Amino acid sequence: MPTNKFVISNPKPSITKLPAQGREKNDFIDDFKEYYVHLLGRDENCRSPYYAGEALSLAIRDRLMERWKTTHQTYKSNDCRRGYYLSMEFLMGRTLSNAMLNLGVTDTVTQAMYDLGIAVEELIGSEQDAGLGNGGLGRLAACFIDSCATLQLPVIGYGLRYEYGMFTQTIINGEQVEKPDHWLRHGNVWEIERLEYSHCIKFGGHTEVQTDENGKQRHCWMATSNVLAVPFDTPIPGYRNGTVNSLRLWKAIATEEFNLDEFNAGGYAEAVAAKITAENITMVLYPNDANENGKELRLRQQYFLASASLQDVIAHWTSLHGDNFEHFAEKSCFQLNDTHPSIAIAELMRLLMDMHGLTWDQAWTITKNTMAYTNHTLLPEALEKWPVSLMQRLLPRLMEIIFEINARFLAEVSMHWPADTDRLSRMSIIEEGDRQQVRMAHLAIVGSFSVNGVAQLHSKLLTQDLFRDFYALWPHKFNNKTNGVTPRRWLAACNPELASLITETIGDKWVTDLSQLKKLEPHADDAKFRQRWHAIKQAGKQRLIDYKKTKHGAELHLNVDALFDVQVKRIHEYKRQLLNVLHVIHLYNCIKKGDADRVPRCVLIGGKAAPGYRMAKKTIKLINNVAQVINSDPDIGDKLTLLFLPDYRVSAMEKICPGADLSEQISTAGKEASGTGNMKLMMNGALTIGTLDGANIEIREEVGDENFFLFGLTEEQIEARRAHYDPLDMIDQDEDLQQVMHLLESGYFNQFEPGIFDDLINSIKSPHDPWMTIADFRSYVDTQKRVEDAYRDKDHWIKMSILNCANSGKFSTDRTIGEYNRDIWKLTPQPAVTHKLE
Ligand code: B1N
Repeated sequence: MPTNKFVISNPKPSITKLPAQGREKNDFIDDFKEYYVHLLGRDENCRSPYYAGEALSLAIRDRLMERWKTTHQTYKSNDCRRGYYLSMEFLMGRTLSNAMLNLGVTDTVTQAMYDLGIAVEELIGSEQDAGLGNGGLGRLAACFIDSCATLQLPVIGYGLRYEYGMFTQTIINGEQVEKPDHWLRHGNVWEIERLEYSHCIKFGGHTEVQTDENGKQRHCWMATSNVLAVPFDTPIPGYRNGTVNSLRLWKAIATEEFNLDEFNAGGYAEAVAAKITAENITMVLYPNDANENGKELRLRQQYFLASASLQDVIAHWTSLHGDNFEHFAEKSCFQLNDTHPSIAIAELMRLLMDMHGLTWDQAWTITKNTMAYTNHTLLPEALEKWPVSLMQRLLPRLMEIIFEINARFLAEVSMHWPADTDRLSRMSIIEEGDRQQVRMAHLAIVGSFSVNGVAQLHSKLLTQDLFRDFYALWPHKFNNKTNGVTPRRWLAACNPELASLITETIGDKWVTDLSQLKKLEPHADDAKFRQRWHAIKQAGKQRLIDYKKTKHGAELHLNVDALFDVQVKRIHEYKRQLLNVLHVIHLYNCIKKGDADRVPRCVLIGGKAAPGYRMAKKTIKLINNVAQVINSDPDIGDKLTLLFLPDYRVSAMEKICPGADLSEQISTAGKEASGTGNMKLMMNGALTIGTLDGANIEIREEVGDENFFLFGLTEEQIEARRAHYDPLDMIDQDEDLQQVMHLLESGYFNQFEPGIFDDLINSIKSPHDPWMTIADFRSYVDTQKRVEDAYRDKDHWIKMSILNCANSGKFSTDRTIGEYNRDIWKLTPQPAVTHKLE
């Protein structure tokens, strides 16, 4: 075992250091020492693995640099069509191990570090998560750019460089306590600041129409407060293919001109305050998932991202073509990650008309041929609307443009459906009422040539429900792109033991062609293979136990043979963590009543609650209180354990996936747009218990009903039941449920905190409960019983586990991105070619 102490023998002076090209072990050792000793100024007395991790990261980054430049050169000299992925969130997680994997140096580096007495896992584990996202939507963006680089597509990711990412969750007395995540405190070795590509972003002020010397009218946006957008680039390596794409994140900096005016006027304090206002824009990620953020600062962030990114793309264009935009739409495509960056539609119009002199029609043709919109949710509370008054104050020129887009759009609707005033008001970009609001989804649809949902059911509901009027007008715009996850991070890197077994069995092509996993199917019938699969799963479970212990100091004895039943995702009522808890209480009740013949089960629940989401926070408290009672009850022993996993994030999921037996995907049908955790768990051999919701439907289709635990009402049944939903009657009719509710309502889990769960209890008992938790209880509990029976037959369970992995090929983002490219982006892959520098 390495001791994490190493000998620094004769480090070379930096002047003799050549650009690192080779992958040899000794090169890594030399470079590592060089960075550790000379750049970071550490020696063998430094106890923290953090700096050794930084030194190694710098050595790895060196190896990306040439490829990064070459990729850039290739795109430039081929003058190829490009894609731009605009997203308010990129949930990247850690970078080091992924970079090593994609560069193909994992084994060499592991050996090099071992020779120095260092365990590379320790360095990997010391890296901070880049938590610049809430959940699925942000992680999807991260998986997408990995696949774009692997498919050698010329795509840039554009986002915001938040100073504070997703908060750190701690649990105190069972309750969530948020701590700010100042992830950049110690710097970030993976990013490169590029001040030379900064852009100026305007806010406030007013508009005027001016006539220039040629008698041409131009709209001017004047007397604005300006903020500088400074880009920071992170390299995104493809899988062993020489391509390195870019993720460009914008940071807000106060502009000098802006400060000078204030200083000259003697307003020192005002100038400093204004600087802070400006720099606040990229200070913090809004921690709301699938929920509206209606704050002014959020709108500032959205416009800041849209304007900086579009100016960047346009500056690149004009450097080559001047103000000739004739071929711009042939060469560019913007994918909007939900409506969050959709102000880009109005901003592109503004830049083309006001800054580059195009007519409305010319600008509109370009805009509606370059913008594509992805919708990620049907939940009404997450559909963005901005008050017209706020937009007029903050972005007056953009509001004018939106009004004009809307006027022209409504004229088109009116031509199609004469005198249908209801339809006009339903479809309008502007919602009338006490205060007018801009419906960002409507703006996104009107301004885009493509609108997609993220799983089959979700896309169907978009056309039949939420956007049916738009579908009737423009059916050709609508399409589905079922989500995926990158198999590099979510199988090859996070589960190296399983990955090796797979490679040994079917070769290594699966890493970039996940459909190859299908070749595992026949091996499910091979007893020896099953035995190895099982041993790897058990090791994964043991590592998860150890992780839980070291991270959270659990004194509990966890049984590695127990069924590891996992629900990890944001805490939200529609995801129904409560249903999971009801089942746990039911199991507890059964065991207490003497039902000894239960399969030992360890229920793991993890996830963050939005800080302002009362019910979600109460749910965390309930989980912890129930856990406390169950885990300390001597009657229960190791037959049932409930654990809350604090601070769920990307790096936690990398530990959880390999150790999960059962994946809980139990949202109310029709509410989870897709889900992607379901895919990661399936890929790592977990079986799913799930409703017919989101991508669960396609998971079941791929793996077959016999390898999937289906329960609950369908989306149609849910909607049909709503009108006469009577949960009290259902409780009355179901003795198990009665007993569970009785335990809850009697205060059994909150003996010293009377009444704290009343809100939760009342919400599920209400006939207006939108999530209809009680309606699915019976079916859920019965299906969990089937899970238990299936788990008893260990050999058959392992077979099902293998079949789940074998049939997860569809859920690679390589497939998803392939479809985006085939149907929407139409980019040509660009293998990186070395060009001679003049
Ligand atoms: O996007 C994921 C899906 O797999 C999930 O089902 C879906 O819930 C998630 C406002 C959102 N939808 N909407 C958001 C995030 C942040 C925010 O401020 C909304 N996240 C989703 C990927 O398609």
